[in-house]
Amino acid sequence: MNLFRKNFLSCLILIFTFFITISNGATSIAPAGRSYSCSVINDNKLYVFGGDPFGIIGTPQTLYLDISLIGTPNPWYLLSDIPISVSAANAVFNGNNTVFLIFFNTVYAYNISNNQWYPTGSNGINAVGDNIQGRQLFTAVLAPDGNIIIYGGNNVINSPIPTMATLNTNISPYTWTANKTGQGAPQYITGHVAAINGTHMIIALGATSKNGTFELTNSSTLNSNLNYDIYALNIQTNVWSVNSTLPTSIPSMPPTPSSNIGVILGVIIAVVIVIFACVLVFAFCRKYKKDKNIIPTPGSRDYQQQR
Ligand SMILES: *[C@@H]1O[C@H](CO)[C@@H](O)[C@H](O)[C@H]1NC(C)=O
Ligand SMILES: *[C@@H]1O[C@H](CO)[C@@H](O)[C@H](O)[C@H]1NC(C)=O
Ligand SMILES: *[C@@H]1O[C@H](CO)[C@@H](O)[C@H](O)[C@H]1NC(C)=O
Ligand SMILES: *[C@@H]1O[C@H](CO)[C@@H](O)[C@H](O)[C@H]1NC(C)=O
Ligand SMILES: *[C@@H]1O[C@H](CO)[C@@H](O)[C@H](O)[C@H]1NC(C)=O
Ligand SMILES: *[C@@H]1O[C@H](CO)[C@@H](O)[C@H](O)[C@H]1NC(C)=O
Ligand SMILES: CC(=O)N[C@H]1CO[C@H](CO)[C@@H](O)[C@@H]1O
Repeated sequence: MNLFRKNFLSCLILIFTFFITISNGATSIAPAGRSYSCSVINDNKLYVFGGDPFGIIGTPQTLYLDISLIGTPNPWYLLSDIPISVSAANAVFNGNNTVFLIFFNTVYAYNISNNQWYPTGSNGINAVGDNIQGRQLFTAVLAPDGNIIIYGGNNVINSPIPTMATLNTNISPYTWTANKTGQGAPQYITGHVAAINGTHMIIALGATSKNGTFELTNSSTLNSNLNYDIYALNIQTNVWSVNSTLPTSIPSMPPTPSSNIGVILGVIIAVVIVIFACVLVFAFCRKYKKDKNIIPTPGSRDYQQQR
């Protein structure tokens, strides 16, 4: 291919990409692998925010999976970057253009209609009210009144304060309120799931703690603290009800960032040990070969063995 044709082709590809990009604000992409992303669904598109393979560094990427294109070569599209890299965040869609992304305790908003994040700075939306400790592995749901309820999670190994909080996004500035958890509420819980069913918020699974400290890295204590109760909060009356279930199979918890560090450290140590063992075996083989290369002379051990 001559230089002209090559340049011409690159130019065509550039123009083509440009038009794809401006036609719907999105570029076709084959996303890198990741976990700890969060998502919402709207209009046949699954929007995916942040994440990374280990849930530590995160990515600012906003993607969507065009559900009608699953099975074709390019179902994924890249949208505008989140103002910061996020991992293990929570996303809530208000059903009217806006996705609220909550990362630790900072809120970002994304307008699905015009593919814009706001505010553009890394500090997130100015929210006033009660002090809400940052957290991971918490849940966020949209209540029928339009408020966002966050629940539980962990701040490294501690239960964040307060356990339950409400973000009112219908007033300006947005306002956090620390809710009192009524009788029967799971006091300390992380890694759980939550969903709204009519007037109730249902909470299930995850792991609990008796004193507010999660033992996330010790699998035996973690397993004994796994939650088999199903909690339901009546959002209007703040009354909780609890029903218990029994485990039927061997439980396993999603890894947390802190236990990830343990896993990564474990892998590094294992790799170092394997390399060390290889070096030892190599050195031994060389020495053995060298020994073998010594020409046996009468009186030497090898000479006698060979006879
Ligand atoms: C949707 O959001 C717009 C502002 O972006 C607001 O004017 C409108 O009232 C909202 N609609 C509903 C049904 O809440
Ligand atoms: C989102 O974008 C749409 C289209 O540009 C606009 O009409 C709407 O007001 C925006 N909503 C918010 C909350 O900014
Ligand atoms: C879930 O919602 C349905 C329909 O509103 C209702 O019949 C049911 O009782 C609710 N379940 C719980 C546990 O709140
Ligand atoms: C909670 O209990 C665990 C042992 O179950 C202990 O290791 C931890 O220090 C306790 N935390 C607090 C804040 O008392
Ligand atoms: C995990 O906790 C159990 C029960 O408290 C204890 O017996 C065990 O030694 C702990 N394991 C580690 C690795 O700390
Ligand atoms: C939590 O606090 C908010 C703000 O005060 C309030 O509107 C809401 O009803 C409370 N939620 C519950 C379940 O009590
Ligand atoms: C099926 C079941 O056990 N439901 C119970 C769940 O908990 C509430 C409150 O304790 C009870 O009223 C239900 O009977």
